[in-house]
Amino acid sequence: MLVTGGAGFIGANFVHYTTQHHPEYEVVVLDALTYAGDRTTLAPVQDQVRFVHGDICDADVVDGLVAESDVIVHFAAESHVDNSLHDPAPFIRSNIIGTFTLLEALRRHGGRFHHISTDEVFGDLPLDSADQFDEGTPYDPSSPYSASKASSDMLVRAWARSFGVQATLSNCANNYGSYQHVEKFIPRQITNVLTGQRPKLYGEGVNVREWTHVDDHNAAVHAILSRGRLGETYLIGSGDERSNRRILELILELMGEAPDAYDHVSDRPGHDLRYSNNTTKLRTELGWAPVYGDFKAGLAATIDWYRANEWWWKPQKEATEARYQVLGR
Ligand code: NAD
Ligand code: TDX
Repeated sequence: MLVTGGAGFIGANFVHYTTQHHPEYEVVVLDALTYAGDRTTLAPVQDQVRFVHGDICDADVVDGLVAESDVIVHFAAESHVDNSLHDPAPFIRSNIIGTFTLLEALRRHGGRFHHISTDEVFGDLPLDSADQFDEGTPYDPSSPYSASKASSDMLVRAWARSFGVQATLSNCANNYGSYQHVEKFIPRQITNVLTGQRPKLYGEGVNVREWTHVDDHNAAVHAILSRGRLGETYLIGSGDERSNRRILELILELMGEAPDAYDHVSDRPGHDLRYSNNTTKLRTELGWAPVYGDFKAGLAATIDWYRANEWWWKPQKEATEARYQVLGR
């Protein structure tokens, strides 16, 4: 099994999960180790996994690795919306050209491909509504990040239909858990508290996200790999929707801080209001259900992980906050 982006947050958790629950796979990780990739995340499984330091846009490297793989799970991407608003170019390159490069290698060599995507490709939903995205929702991305992910999804669908590439796709809601980069909302706020800085809420914090534990996401990916129908898309999400403000207040409560001990900062341009995935297809066809049903317990465990693993996130913290200073957030 080739795992692209296996040194990033979800990819590395996927590699950990796979070595534990699916030892039948011999795992090879391909990762360019961008600012978001960290080899130490794979240290606990280094004896079970082969690591290749390389770029998914490098056709020679990709061709050789795809040729020797039966299964390819594609996580590698530029993943942060705020970065895409500041400098979209790496998103176009890695997310679109990188996916194209993999698909061309698959066209030559065959292989079972699973493409990891996001609910952000559908745009957003009104606040205070019961509307949900499903597998038939038209694409309507808002940011350069989501537009680049939408483009990559379209390429996968086209290569599946026109060239018979054996692909499935999944679009997951927001993930949380250990090893998430400190630029993302939940780890940013936890590590702000741990370093004596005030958490930062965009605007009034009314925007709603559907928080899904990274292991629930990865269990769904394995369900799709073993039982999913080729050419199909599956939405993934916990069903647990919360506003950013509620999440931040919960973090502050769990960390023993006052509920108003944070700053409001300028809002993200084009900020998507709400995401919510209808996961009936995944649940009924493939029998998947989230295991991490208690978000507060999952968040408390995540806070404990960041407390105990300062060595992992501290080296990234200062540079990340310096990038936010440039954005005024
Ligand atoms: P991340 O930024 O933590 O990790 C991305 C990894 O990809 C890093 O290790 C990086 O070095 C690698 N990478 C980037 N460009 C590369 C390139 N050109 N060649 C090789 N490797 C490259 O991202 P994440 O949060 O783990 O997201 C993983 C995937 O899941 C992405 O495709 C993202 O769109 C998708 N997704 C993320 C979430 C979320 O909440 N984080 C939700 C739904 C979907
Ligand atoms: O400091 C912050 N303050 C804040 O209020 C940050 C970093 C974010 N926010 C808000 C913006 C969003 O409404 O919190 C929400 C979550 O922000 P992010 O962690 O940046 O996630 P989001 O933009 O929702 O995108 C995430 O989920 C979908 C991932 O980063 C994507 O890769 C994934 O596709």
